[in-house]
Amino acid sequence: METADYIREINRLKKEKNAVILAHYYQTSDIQDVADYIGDSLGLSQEAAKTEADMIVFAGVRFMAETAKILSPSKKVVLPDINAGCSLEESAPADKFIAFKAQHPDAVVISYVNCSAELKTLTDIVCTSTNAIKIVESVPKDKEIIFAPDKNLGGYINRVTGRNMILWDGACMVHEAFSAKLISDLKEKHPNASIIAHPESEEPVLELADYIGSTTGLLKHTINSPEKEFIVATESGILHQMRLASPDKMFHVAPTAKNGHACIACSDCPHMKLNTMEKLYACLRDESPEILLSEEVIEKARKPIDLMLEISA
Ligand code: CIZ
Ligand code: SF4
Repeated sequence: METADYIREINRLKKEKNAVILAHYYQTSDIQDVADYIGDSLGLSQEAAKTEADMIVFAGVRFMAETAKILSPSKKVVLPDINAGCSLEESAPADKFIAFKAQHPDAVVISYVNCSAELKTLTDIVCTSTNAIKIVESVPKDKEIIFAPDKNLGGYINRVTGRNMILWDGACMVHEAFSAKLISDLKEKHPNASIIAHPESEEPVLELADYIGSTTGLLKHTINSPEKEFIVATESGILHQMRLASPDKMFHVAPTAKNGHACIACSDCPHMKLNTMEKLYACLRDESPEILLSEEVIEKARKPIDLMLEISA
């Protein structure tokens, strides 16, 4: 089928089944264009918690669809590709994390939402990059904190808040690929461009940034700032919304490198990009693959997510 056929069929099935399509900013442009709501993990989970649809089609990765299921357990939640994982999630298996926690029995555990449902059951408060600083600051200063699984986001929060959180050793395979050296070279060619970066990026990249923020923060910044040109260090999918919101401005994807060599597609998340229009259409039609979690996991994982939503309300 052509894109126009998918759009027509997806819209028809959405009405017929009272379904809603939630898409993350890192999805391909065609998927973003057919979604009812586009956002970051915080916005998408807030939307999942309040939707009146019977079925949530989650165009994102598995941990995000799981979060939607935890917040709306009575709804059917489907994901276009069940293999859409996340390198951060993979970096923190529950058994290893239990052993790590046991070494710091008095610590409050704050987990970035980019982790498995099982890890959330071992967590006191969940956070996203939009609310991470607020969540960390809600914990009394004299309390020890374990922050998992993203060491780059954790390190950034430590620097901003002056805390000394214990960091789990995980990283995002997309954001850790941004190269400070190649970004500096690009800036030389575009001296008027402002460098903006997601805090999952490594410290040398964040040091170059004129603005650091979550995906929603970065998007808003490009809209509100008088600057006309940006080098964007986050997953390339977000450029679609940036360009739609500011057609008169110029956006460059920050360059990436692997083993010292420039890497062309490294700013595309291979997990996010497993989703296609064809798979989106098929999962809406077949109501599969479906996200299924045990009642126990839903109950235990919900507490730290609810606490996050309360603190960030
Ligand atoms: O890297 C991700 O998966 C991000 C930034 C998610 C989100 O929306 O915070
Ligand atoms: Fe995970 Fe990084 Fe992909 Fe986000 S961009 S889903 S953190 S691998």
